Amino acid sequence: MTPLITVVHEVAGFQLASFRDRDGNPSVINETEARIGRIADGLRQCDRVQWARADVALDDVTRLADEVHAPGYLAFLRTTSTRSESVIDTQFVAPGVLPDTPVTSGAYAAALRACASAVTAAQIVTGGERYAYALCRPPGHHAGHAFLGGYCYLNNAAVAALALQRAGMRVGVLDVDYHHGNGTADILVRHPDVPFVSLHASTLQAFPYVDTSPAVAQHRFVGFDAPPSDEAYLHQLDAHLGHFANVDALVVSLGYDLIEGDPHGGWQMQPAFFGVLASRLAALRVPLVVVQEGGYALGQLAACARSLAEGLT
Ligand code: SP5
Ligand code: ZN
Repeated sequence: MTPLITVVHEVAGFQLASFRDRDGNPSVINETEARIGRIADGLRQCDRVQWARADVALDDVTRLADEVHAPGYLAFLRTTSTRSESVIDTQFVAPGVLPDTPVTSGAYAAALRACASAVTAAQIVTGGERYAYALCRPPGHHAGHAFLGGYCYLNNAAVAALALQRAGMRVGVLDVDYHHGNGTADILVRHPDVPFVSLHASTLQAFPYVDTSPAVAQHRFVGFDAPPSDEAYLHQLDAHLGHFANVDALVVSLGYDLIEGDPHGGWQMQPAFFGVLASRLAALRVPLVVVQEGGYALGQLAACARSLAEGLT
């Protein structure tokens, strides 16, 4: 029997504010609720998908967020999110990274609910299921210990990893979004027992537009200077999956922004690529907690998600 995939689906009801960049041009917002709708449409086409709502006390989620993020950063987020005007902050950004993520009214509440989805997915896996997929929005992998960025406020993947650890599982994190999981790396530096692998477009050519290299031995970064062929990408993936040899569960930060035509991407993968990627992960024979990160090509998202689900055998 091929295993079920439980998808945790909440509607964030949150909208990122546009702001003027340094040249005075209004920023274009591709990170929208419609993305999640399209992804859900694709997942619905897989008959092994079943649906769940986030089912965890927000106090418990808050406690996990308190462990992942700095108190001062969380205080800033909580306070600023209650204001009606949105704030582009320059204090809580990663070193050298331009502020790009306004704290809009309701941002913290929405981010906490995204964490709740990720924690619910983690609990589904600790309960014995093989695959859980949290349709998190806003995304999380650019949120660090004390910084936001790239539409991320709270790090859903890190919170899920911590939840799995609390249940006694050895856990690793794999980030396959187009962009480097710089926030996750920043957080996991403090967790030497969690192996972390990120494959991404060169961080000099794509967000966060700063040089990155692993700060600790348990982190592996593969930055592609040019768009990789499917084979080149999978070769690097295969070369690094051994890093997860000793885990009981894997958190996968998943972005569909590898796809041709993604407004924040630059690669040429086709939807079927996610099926191949998923079968590589399925072959690890460990439970997966998939956490939604980026992916902005609205017309392609359903096909990408369907392909991914079909590959999780
Ligand atoms: C979670 C995630 O995928 N965050 C990505 C943040 C990327 N922000 C980039 C903003 C710059 C907009 N320029 C787009 C032009 C690309 N051709
Ligand atoms: Zn991305």
